Amino acid sequence: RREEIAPGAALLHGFARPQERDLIGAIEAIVGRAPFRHMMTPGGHAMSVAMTSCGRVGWVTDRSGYRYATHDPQGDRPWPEMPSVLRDLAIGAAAEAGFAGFDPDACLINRYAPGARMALHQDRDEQDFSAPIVSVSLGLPAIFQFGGMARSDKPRRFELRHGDVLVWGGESRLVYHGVLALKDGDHELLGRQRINLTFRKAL
Ligand code: MD5
Ligand code: FE
Repeated sequence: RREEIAPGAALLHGFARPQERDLIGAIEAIVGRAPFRHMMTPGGHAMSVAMTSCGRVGWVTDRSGYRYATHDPQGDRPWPEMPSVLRDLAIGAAAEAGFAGFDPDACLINRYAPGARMALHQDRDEQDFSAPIVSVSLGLPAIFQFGGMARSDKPRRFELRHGDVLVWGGESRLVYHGVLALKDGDHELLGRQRINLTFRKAL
C-alpha cells in the first residue's frame, strides 16, 4: 500500500518485507566490519542513536561538525560497499514513489535501542537536494514526526513499522523531521531494537 503523506513524500507500507532476511544478513556483515558507535554532536553530546554506514561515503559527526566522509573515522578504512540487496531496494522504492534514476552513494544505518530518539532536524549535508531520500524501517515500530519547512511548524506523527519504506523528495526534501523515543518491545527478527537505513545521494 502506498500512502502519500505530503507532496513528494510517500510511505510504502511493508515494501521491504520480502527481502527482510537478506537485508538483516547484509547489515550484520557491515556491522562486523564497521561497528555501530554513538557519535558526538558538534555541541559535545553523544547521540542516543548508534550509527554506521556503507557506500562510497558515510555521514559522520564529531566536535568539528557534520559531513560525509569516504573513510570510517574509527579504524580509518573505507566504509563497506553498499550491498546490492540494499541498493536495489532503495532504487526500487524510489522508482515506485516516482523518482526513477535514484543513484544513492551513502547509506546511513541507525540503531535505536529502547529510549533512543532523534530530535527534529533537516537533512541538509548533501550537495544536491533534487535527489530524494529513501528510509527503510526494520524491527520495533517507531513514531516519526513530519513537520514543515520551519522548525516551528507543528509536526504530524506517523508510525513506521518493520518493512515500511519512506521516500521523500521534491517539495518535502527539506522538511523538519525526527523520531520519538523508542518504546521497548521484542521484535521477532531483531529483538529489542529498531534499525533504520537512510539512503542518500550525498555527492
Ligand atoms: C530514522 N533518520 O528513522 C530517521 C528518520 C536521519 C533520520 O532522520 O537523518 O538519519 S528517516 C524517516 C523520516 C522521518 C521523518 C520524516 C521523514 C523521514 N521525512 O521527511 O519524510 O532513523
Ligand atoms: Fe533526517
